[in-house]
Amino acid sequence: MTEMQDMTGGRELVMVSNRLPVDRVVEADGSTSWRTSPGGLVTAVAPIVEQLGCLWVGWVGAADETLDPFEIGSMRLAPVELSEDDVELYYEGFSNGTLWPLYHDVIARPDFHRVWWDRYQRVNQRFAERVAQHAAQGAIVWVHDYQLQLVPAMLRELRPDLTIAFFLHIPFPPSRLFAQLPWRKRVVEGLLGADVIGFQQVTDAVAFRMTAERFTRVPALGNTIVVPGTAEQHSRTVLAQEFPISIDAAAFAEVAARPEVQERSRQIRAELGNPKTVMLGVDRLDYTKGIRHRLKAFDELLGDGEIDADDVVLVQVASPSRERVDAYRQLRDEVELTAGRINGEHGSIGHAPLVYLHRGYTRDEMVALYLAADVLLVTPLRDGMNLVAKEYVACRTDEQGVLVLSEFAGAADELRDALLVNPHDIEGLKAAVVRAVHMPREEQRRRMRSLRRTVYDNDVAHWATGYLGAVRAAAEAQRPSRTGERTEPIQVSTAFVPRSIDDRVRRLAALPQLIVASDFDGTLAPIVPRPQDARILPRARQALEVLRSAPDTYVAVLTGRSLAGLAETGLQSEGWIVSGSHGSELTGLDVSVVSGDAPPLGSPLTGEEDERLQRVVRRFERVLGGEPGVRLERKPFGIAVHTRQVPDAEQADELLAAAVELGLAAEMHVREGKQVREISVRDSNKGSVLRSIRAALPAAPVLFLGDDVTDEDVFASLGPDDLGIKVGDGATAAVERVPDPETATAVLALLAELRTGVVIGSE
Ligand code: ADQ
Repeated sequence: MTEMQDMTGGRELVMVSNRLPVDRVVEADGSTSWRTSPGGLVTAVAPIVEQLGCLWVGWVGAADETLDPFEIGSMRLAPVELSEDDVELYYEGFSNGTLWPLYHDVIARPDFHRVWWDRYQRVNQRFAERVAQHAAQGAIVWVHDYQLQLVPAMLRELRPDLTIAFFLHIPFPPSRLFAQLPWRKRVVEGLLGADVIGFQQVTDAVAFRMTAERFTRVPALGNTIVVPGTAEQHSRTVLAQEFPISIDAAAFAEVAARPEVQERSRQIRAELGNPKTVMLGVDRLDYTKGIRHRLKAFDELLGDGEIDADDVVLVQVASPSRERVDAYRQLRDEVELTAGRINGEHGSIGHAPLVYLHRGYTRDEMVALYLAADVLLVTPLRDGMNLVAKEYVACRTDEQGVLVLSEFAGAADELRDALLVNPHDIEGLKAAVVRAVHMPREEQRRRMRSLRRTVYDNDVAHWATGYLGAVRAAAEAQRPSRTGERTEPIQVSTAFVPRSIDDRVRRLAALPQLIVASDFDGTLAPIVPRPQDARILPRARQALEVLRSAPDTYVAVLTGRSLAGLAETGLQSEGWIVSGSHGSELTGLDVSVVSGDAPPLGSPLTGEEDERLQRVVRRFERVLGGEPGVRLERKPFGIAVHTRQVPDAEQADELLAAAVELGLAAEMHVREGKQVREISVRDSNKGSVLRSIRAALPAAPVLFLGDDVTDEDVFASLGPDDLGIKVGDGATAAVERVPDPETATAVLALLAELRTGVVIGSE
């Protein structure tokens, strides 16, 4: 199996999008055939589909046409028919007149019409039925974009055997804007029918989770939303997370390397009159893309004399889009008028500073344009991602060229070395254009090199692996309930990760190296009367296990228990670093090399130490051994006195004080814990053992969770890049606090999900 096939675990992949990714071609003899069409969605998922093959459900693009399923290459296409009315009300109306402007920060005014909404529901139902009719048992169905947000829930109703994924290619609006939608609750419920909901940016995923909590009252635990069960259905979890889309960078670079494409790029420059600077804009002709603002800045720069019309040409490729929608028709008129005016005012016979092209091109021609352009202007007012920016970068193997990029494009989250602009700020936009035109080659190289690394590191394969990996994990986690094997409802924890911790954990999750360390009793395992009965919470264990298998991530448990005492709880900790007896014992890591003067961690007792210890133990057994409720625990390096079961609190305190006196008198080291005093021949503590562990590992920030006073040594040792979280009450040096082990577990699960994309189950 190839890596990608592995991603679906052998299940059939079903793509669902408004448009099928094909265009009809009419041959010279009048016969028709189909070819794959260009465009954002298709460009992005084509490499996945080519490798995996799929069934694709969607509309062919012509109204009132009923077609039987047909095949192209590795795709089986199942057309959904739309009537003229459907196109007007569902597609042009609700999708592009309501949702599109609403989701793009209300740049244009969204219209809300009940007839549009009614048709949107009906058409979504039709898509769901078509999928239900054709999808194989247990298939993975991947629904795309804002036109089909009700399909997940409708499909779940029809085919509970399917794993349903949804990906939103455009932004998800902030909750206060989404609130305008009269049918907001219904849309959220529609989306929550999916197992995984993918977004372009962190801000989109956060906005959705907050919106879901607000309008459907479902709790979000980190990236996971819990949909409560009903009489018919178990409760479910939905992963709502960012998966920034990308391109097949290597394929673009390959086209860019072809001699005929390079020749074509030289030819383009020559046709433009070999100006000093070629600037390029490539967009669908859409009001979100900021074309008007861009042309205004260009016009003013020419007018101010900041750039010379003889030296610079701006090529604006604006591909036709939604031409029957009013706002788009108006935009086209306006852009064409402006383009004519700019050339009229600043051009001369034989030279036009603006070349406006309203048509589609082949990929080769697009790449030749990218190679011909010294500056690419990507200045949308709002954009889910923007693949054009990434394509330009992928093509520039010569490490030349300048990308001017809007802060409001999703791509700006990743492409930090572009010249970032606020397209509403015309003066700022003009300054960035001038800067780009005059940028020294060395600076271009530095920036482009870094941009290229980013695009290559997160290319489409990386995106697909992450997204489909999460979908497959969802498929596997849900299988038992679908075959009826599960009898018990899922036990859903209601612990929430507080917002301030959520933000910090997100930052930690993105770091290249990370150490995740935790205390055991009272942190990973709830406190129980008998220590041997303590058990790690299953979700905490799963989270730590997932983190341990993630690259450059280390998991450590630091406990006061002896390693033997920890083993009694049945903890499976293979591959984890475990320190017992407050740092006197250690497994899973060789720190002898970095232990310095002190006896190496984990080394056996010397004869003198052993003798001293035996004396003290005998004394403790004599003095305290007979006290009701007192439990003496032998440790490899000392003895612990537990008073948890002493019925009288005051008496318990007196016994603990006596234990400290006895220990100090024997020149032992004393450690205080909750209802326990530990007397030890070696002066280690959790803080010092963590320092040794850190010294033995590559430099990495630490997340540490602990509930006990003995964990304060660790909190005190943490630096500004680390994160200490105290579990429960009591004074602490930790910067954050959670109330209980369940919430501590939710923190670990959030971190694991963010770092790996693997959903941490609730059982
Ligand atoms: P779009 O709004 O369509 O996509 P974008 O990401 O820029 O925007 O994708 C456009 C694609 O079409 C690019 O691959 C580009 O090369 C191609 N293209 C543009 N003009 C063309 C022309 N004239 N001829 C040929 N090809 C042309 C939506 C969202 C984006 C998101 C994508 C993918 O609005 O924010 O990045 O989906 O998720």
